[in-house]
Amino acid sequence: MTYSIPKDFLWGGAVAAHQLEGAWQTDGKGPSIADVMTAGANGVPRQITDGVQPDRFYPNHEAIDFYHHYKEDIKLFSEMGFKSFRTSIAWARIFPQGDEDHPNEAGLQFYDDIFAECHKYGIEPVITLAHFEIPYHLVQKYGGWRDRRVIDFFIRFATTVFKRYKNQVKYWMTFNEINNQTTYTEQFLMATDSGLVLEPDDPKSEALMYQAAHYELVASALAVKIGHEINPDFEIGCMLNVSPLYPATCKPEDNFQALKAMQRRYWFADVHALGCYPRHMEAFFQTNGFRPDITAEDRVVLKEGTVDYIGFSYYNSATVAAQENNPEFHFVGPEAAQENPYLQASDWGWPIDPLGLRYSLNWLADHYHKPLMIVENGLGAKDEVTAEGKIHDDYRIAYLKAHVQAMIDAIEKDGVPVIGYTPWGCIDLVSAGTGQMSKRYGFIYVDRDDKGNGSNKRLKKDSFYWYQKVIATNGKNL
Ligand code: BGP
Repeated sequence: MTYSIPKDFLWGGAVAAHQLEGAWQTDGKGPSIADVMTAGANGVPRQITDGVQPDRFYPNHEAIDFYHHYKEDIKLFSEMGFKSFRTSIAWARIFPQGDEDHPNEAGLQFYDDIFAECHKYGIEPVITLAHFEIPYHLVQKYGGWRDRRVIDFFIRFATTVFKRYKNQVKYWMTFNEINNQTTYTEQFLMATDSGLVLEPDDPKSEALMYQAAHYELVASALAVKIGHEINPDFEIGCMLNVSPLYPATCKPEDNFQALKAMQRRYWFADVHALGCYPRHMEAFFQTNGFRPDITAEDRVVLKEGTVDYIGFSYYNSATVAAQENNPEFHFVGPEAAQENPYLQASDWGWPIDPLGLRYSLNWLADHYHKPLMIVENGLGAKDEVTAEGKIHDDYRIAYLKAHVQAMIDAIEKDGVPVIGYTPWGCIDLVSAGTGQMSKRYGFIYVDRDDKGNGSNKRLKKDSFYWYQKVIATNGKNL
C-alpha cells in the first residue's frame, strides 16, 4: 500500500447556489431565506428582513449571475483542470414554496444544463442539497426546521433530485456545515442554516436549535437511505465546519475545556457517521433540561442512514480556555475564543493555521474511519486589479500552498484517506458572513462591488495559473 494522492483525486472548487447564481425569481424560482438577507456593512451584521423590502439591497438576488454565465464559468474551471465542481441545488428553484406536490420543471432543467456542461469537460459534480438555504415560505409558515413536517418536504426535494440526476451526479452532501447551527449567536446565521429566525436572547433559542438540528439529522439519514435505494453507486456524505480547538495553555482545565469543546462541536459527525448520539450529548440534554423530540423510530433511521464519506470545510483553528467562574461552561461559538499568539490572522480575523488542517484530517480519520473530502478551504481577501487587468494574489497562493502541503502530509505521512479538495469560492461570489463581494476567495475575479455595481466581467488571477499547475502535476508542483 502506498500513501500518495490517488490518480483520480477530485481536485476542483466549491460554491453554493445562493452565493453565485442570482436570478432569484427567474424561471419560477421562489424566494429562499437567502433572498431576505441584507448585506452587512462597516461592522453592522447582515439582517433578515420581514419579506423583501423595496428600499433594501439584497446581494444574493443577483449575486454574480452565474445563472446566465455558467457556460463561461465552467469553461474557465475546465481550463484550470478541475476534476470536480461542488455546488448546491437551490431548493426553491425545484420547489418554489417548499411544500407543494410537484416540482418546477424549469428549475430542474437548469441543473440538467449545469451538469451536462460539467460532464462535457469531464468535471464530476459534487452536490450539496441544502447550503444555507430553505424556501422562505417554509420559514414563514412552519418556522423552518423547528417543525417535523419539514423533514417530509426535504425528502420530497431530495428524492426528486436523486431520481432526476441519478446518472449525472454521484457525489452528494446533505446539509452544509450542519454543526455550525447550534453555535451561532448572530440571527442571520442561525436562520440561514435552519430557517429558525430566533432572537439571540430568547431563552428557548438553544433548545430550539437542538430540536431543529435533530430533524435535519433525521432528514439527512433518510436521504442517505433513499439515495442508496435510487442508485447504490451514490456516495452521500455529510458536511461539517471543522476548526480544531486548542487549549490556551497546558493547564489541565484548559485541556479539558478543549476536549469538551471538540465534543460539543463535532457530535454531529457521530450521528452522521456512527448513527447515534454520543453519550455526552444525551447527558448534556438532560443536564440542561432540553427534551428534544427524538423518537425510537428516529434512532432506527439514524442507524440506517450513516454517510459514505465526511465532507468538511476548513479555514482556521480556534483556541479556548477554561472559565474560572464557570467551569462547566463549554465553548461552542466564537464568543469564547482566545487569541492564539502563534498564528497570524486574515483581514477578517480568521487565524491562519495549515497544520490545523493536518490535525483535523487525522482527528476525523481516527474518529470516524471514513473517506474524507475537503470541500472548502481558502483565504477571504481584498483584491486589487492593476491597470493591465491583472490580480497579483500571492497572499492567496501562499495560504493555499501551505494548506495543500498539509493535506499531502496527512495523506503521505499519516495515511489519511482524502478523496478530494475543492477550495471555496473558486470564482468570487457573495460572502455568506458579510453579504459583500469584497471578501474574495476566487481564482477568478468578478467585476462586481459590495453595492451590486460592476460589469460581471471575469478575470483570471495569478492563483488561477498556480492552481492549474497544481492540478496538472497532481499536487507535485506547488
Ligand atoms: C462557509 C460556508 C460558505 C462560505 C465560507 C466562507 O462557512 O459554507 O458558504 O461562505 O464559509 O465564509 P464567508 O463567506 O463568510 O467568508
